[in-house]
Amino acid sequence: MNKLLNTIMIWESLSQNKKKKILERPILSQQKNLKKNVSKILKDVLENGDFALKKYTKKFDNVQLKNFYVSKDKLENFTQKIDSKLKQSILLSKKNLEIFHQAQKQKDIDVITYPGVRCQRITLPIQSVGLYVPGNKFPLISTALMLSVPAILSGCSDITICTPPPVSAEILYIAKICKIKKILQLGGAQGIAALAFGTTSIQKVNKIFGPGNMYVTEAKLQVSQKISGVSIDMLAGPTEVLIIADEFSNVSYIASDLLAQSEHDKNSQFFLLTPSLKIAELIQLEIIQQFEKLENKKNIKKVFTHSYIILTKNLFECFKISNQYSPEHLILHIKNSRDWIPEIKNAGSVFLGSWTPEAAGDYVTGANHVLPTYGSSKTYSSLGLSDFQKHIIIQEIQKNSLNELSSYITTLSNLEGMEAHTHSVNIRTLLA
Ligand code: HSO
Ligand code: ZN
Repeated sequence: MNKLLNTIMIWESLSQNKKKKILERPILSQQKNLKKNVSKILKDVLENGDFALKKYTKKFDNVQLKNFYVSKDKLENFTQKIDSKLKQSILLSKKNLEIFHQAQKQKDIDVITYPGVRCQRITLPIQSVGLYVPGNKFPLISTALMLSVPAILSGCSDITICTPPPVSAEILYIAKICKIKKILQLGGAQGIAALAFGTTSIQKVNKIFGPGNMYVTEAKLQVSQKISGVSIDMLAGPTEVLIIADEFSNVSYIASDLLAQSEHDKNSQFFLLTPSLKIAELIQLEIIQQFEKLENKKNIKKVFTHSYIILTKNLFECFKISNQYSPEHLILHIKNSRDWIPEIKNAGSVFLGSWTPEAAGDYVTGANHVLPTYGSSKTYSSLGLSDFQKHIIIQEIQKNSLNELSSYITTLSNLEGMEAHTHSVNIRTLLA
């Protein structure tokens, strides 16, 4: 057995405590004083606005900003730098995202709940949104698309992409094809502060979207807790994948999917659940063989320490464990995988069969890759059109109907001791 991986766990033989431990997420090593440091930056931006933003951009990104927003001219005159295959890939990804997210449009509701009483629900876009796009070694262009497409389709009229400088040509290209005019060249906690509070030069937004490093996540958390603060989409933790496999599974494909998610972050996590000991053992070997050939080993090696291959009694037990864990990504490498959908209770995004690698969902299927992590798929959904919208309800009563309803209203309002409520009804019905 290769010592890089944990031994195969036989689920039935484990104590309740051990089972619980195995399904725990890795504890995120937070930088010491993270909360304090982030709160200091937020306060500074709140008090000193533009000046503080320039100071932090020089300090953390080593860029002396002249303008916070990318100029119109720069946005329009750069396309030649983008490779044509890359352009095609971006356009394909965008088109598929548009198809899937356009289909998420909700119908307005307009019903008569009682004769003469009409209730409606209309859907409106959130007026202004900020899309945070992390700038790693490589720009996260796929994330820029995942955020921009639903923002545009929702009808949102004021969209800002916020990303650390220097802004890459690819991000500029995406902004251009999505017709997003505002690109804020700010990263980290100071970028989130700028979006949340606004400054003399920067307009604040109503809701902030997008993943980021621990500073960004902590800043999103803190600004969303302020009464005067903004809303946020979700708090993105390290990515994770759970695969369910049977004796028909393709061992190499499975190992490749597990490794793909593991390269994201040292705190990423994977699980392989299968009732087949033979498959479990083969995958264990295959993971190591494929791992040895990869160059991106650093994160993955750490991921191995808190990732598990688990042998179960049957496939039903696999689903039970998976629902308990509530993965961000769930891949079903099993025969007739579609038939098992009713067994899924919690998961961010599900991938069916051998020909649906998770990487395809990360980039081109049209499904959104901004997903609930760290067990939050128990109550949260993948990012979609509705996250950029809100509902308004409208009600209207005809005169005769209010006469009929008045005694019911006042019975309830009297019980609650709401004298003025009762009066507001009686003044229309009794005294008319
Ligand atoms: N798997 C990540 C998204 C991503 N993968 C971006 C590659 N680029 C979380 O769903
Ligand atoms: Zn990925």
